[in-house]
Amino acid sequence: FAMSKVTIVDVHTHVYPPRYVSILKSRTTVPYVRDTTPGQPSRLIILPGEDSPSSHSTAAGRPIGPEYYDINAKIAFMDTHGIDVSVISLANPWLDFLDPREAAAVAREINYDLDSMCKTYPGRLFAFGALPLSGTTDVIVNEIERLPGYNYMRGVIMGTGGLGNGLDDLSLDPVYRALEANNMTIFLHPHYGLPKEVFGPRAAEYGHVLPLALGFPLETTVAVSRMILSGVFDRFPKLQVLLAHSGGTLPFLAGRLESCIAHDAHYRPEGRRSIWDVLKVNIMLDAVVYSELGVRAAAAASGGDRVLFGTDHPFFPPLEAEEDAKGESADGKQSEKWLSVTTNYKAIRDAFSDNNGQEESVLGGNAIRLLRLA
Ligand code: 5CU
Repeated sequence: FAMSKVTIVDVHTHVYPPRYVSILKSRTTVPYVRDTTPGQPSRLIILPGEDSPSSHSTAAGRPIGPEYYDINAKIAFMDTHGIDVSVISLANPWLDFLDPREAAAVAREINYDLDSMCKTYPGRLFAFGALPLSGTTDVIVNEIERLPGYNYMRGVIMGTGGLGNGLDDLSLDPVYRALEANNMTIFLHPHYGLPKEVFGPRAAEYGHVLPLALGFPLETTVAVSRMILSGVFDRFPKLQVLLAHSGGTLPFLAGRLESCIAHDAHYRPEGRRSIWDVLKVNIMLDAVVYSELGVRAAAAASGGDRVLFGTDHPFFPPLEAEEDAKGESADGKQSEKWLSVTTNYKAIRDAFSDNNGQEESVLGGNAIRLLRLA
């Protein structure tokens, strides 16, 4: 009999709508897009301190081409990698840097752009919207309440800053309440990393490795831990949070967090749900962790029914593709598979080789069910 093909859904895949690229082009401080040498692609400079002279081990930022802003390039990437459906999200640093006076209007426009992109490929694209987090909570809640009016919005992407004081800030309660009430999942994604002192004076010699491999996941770990400790999931028991990069190190450190709580005389919250319970009820973990061990840890922590395939496209292209983007051979790489993606596919396959059905769920079934994509 003919095997039916597994539906593959990518829940971690970014885009900068052209309108957002225009905003970055109009800026001269991070984040911004800079046109460098004629004939060379523009460069995207987004990470904190990325344009400081001390971080010039690699040329500042990364080349930015159509894979960042052209939805047709996203579809081509999906086709190359056998991905049926993508849940697109604005890439970092989202709208965090906007003047509070313009945040509401830009959020409306960007969310309109994201939904319109989805409309051009019906059934293949859904979206996590962006929030005007530099605005007031009224402005943010207002935007959340608009999201169900779109056809393709299934949640919002958020960084770890919140309103400026992190995600354990009680002032965020109206935001969490509105997200929970409107069934909008938070896709929690890092951007700010760790203070650069942590990586020492030789950090620049190692390119972006330390901030991306360790700074990003630890930032996420701290942010979600603060949410848990402050009782966000006790007050909003239906709130759903998809954690980038398999939850940073949360699956590995959840036991230690629980133990430290059990031994802390100063932190005795009433009626606290255990982290294990929150992991299985409120948290989803993407499978963007590049190893069988990581995928197994994610599945052990949240359950194989809450781990979801992702790619992080357009970040982490093969280095040769970056060379091509410099102009040597402009096309021809579109059909080449990306190492960052094949590594994650293999990790999922290996993690579930002894578990019938789980691989298919992680590749797509879980996303379809949890994010209502059918
Ligand atoms: O390569 C990078 O800087 C990044 C980034 O900024 N955001 C992301 O999601 N992945 C990689």
